[in-house]
Amino acid sequence: MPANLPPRARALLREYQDARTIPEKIRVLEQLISAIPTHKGTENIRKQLRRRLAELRRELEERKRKRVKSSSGKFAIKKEGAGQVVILGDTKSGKSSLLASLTNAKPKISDAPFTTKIPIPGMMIYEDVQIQLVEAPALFPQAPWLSQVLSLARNADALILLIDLKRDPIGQLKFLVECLRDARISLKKPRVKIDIERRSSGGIQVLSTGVFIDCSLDDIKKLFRDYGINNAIVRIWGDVTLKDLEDYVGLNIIYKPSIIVANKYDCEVAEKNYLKLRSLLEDKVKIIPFSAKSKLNDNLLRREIFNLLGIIRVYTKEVNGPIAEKPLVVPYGTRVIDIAKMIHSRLYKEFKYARVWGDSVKFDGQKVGRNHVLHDGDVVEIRTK
Ligand SMILES: Nc1nc2c(ncn2[C@@H]2O[C@H](COP(=O)(O)OP(=O)(O)OP(=O)(O)O)[C@@H](O)[C@H]2O)c(=O)[nH]1
Ligand SMILES: [Mg+2]
Repeated sequence: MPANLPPRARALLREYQDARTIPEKIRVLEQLISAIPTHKGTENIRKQLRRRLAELRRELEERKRKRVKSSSGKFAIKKEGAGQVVILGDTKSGKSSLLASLTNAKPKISDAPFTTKIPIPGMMIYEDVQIQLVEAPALFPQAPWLSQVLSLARNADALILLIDLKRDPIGQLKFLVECLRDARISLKKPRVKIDIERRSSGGIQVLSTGVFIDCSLDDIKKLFRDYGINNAIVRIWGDVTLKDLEDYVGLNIIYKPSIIVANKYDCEVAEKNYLKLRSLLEDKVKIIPFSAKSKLNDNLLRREIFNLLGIIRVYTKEVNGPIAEKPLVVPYGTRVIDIAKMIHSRLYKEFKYARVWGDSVKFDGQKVGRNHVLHDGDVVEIRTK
């Protein structure tokens, strides 16, 4: 045991050595790491402990995954359409009713609790795109499927937090947010987007669109090695600090775009509860008043769900030809040259310019270069001469 640790850290270190289960070890280790003062003399021990914490978290994650697979394959829903959006909420909040009102699914709707016991997918149509909605079984303390539902949420592209306006809305929302936080799912958009692709060899390669605020490339590589990651491609969109990277790789926190749907707006107490919820949120998360019964805001909600996914529709057109009926569904930030690449390698290689009709240009048929960023609904004609 190093001599320079304060008494609380020493006690926690002993407690850690006695801990039996992985969750217990993780809990104590988290406290231990924050109890060790940060200075040169403790650098090595902090590094070792952080590395051990990351290993334990990975082990726990792995075990959960295996358990989920063996106990019920029914919880994994294959993604279809332009994106998968998981509906989370308490029992009887109206998850099945929402699914039935927006998609082709026919879930059982009932006033009895815990009617839905496995996830149910349905396809929602928004104009000319299809988006998959999945009703998750209800989240409540001690729910037998709690960890499986949270895995489903971790794997989704976006989340709907469904709140029943007939009941206390704050308690419902707090519980959902706590569950997500425990599963290291963040609803707050991070300043910087990070993605790690593990490799079997090749060392650590870092591809970044921004600057390293308080660190060098070597510091970043060292951080990954500290966490036992020796071969990976790390992609970073935006300016990054070492702490941003540590939160991502060490704590494994992932961000999910989400909206709150406040259901049963047709009920008597609904408006009061809705206003309560709104004042708590202070515009931090979008909240849509809704009623599965009266179909209030049905179209608005479809649009908001589409917006959550961070995708746009681009319609291609050959020179003097008609506009394609089906759009290409691509991420925000897609450029004209990315579209050329998707259509044909020849268009990509021989690209000269493009003509664009739609929101991203000042006038119809405007001539643009390869890096022009497209908007939802744009029509693009690629020119090679
Ligand atoms: N008044 C009103 N009742 C609703 C609305 N949406 C759902 N309900 C009722 O709320 C009850 C529960 O609805 P479900 O859709 O089955 O709820 P759920 O969240 O899927 O519940 P579980 O699957 O059992 O966890 C049913 O009696 C529905 O008719 C709504 O917008 N307004
Ligand atoms: Mg249900």
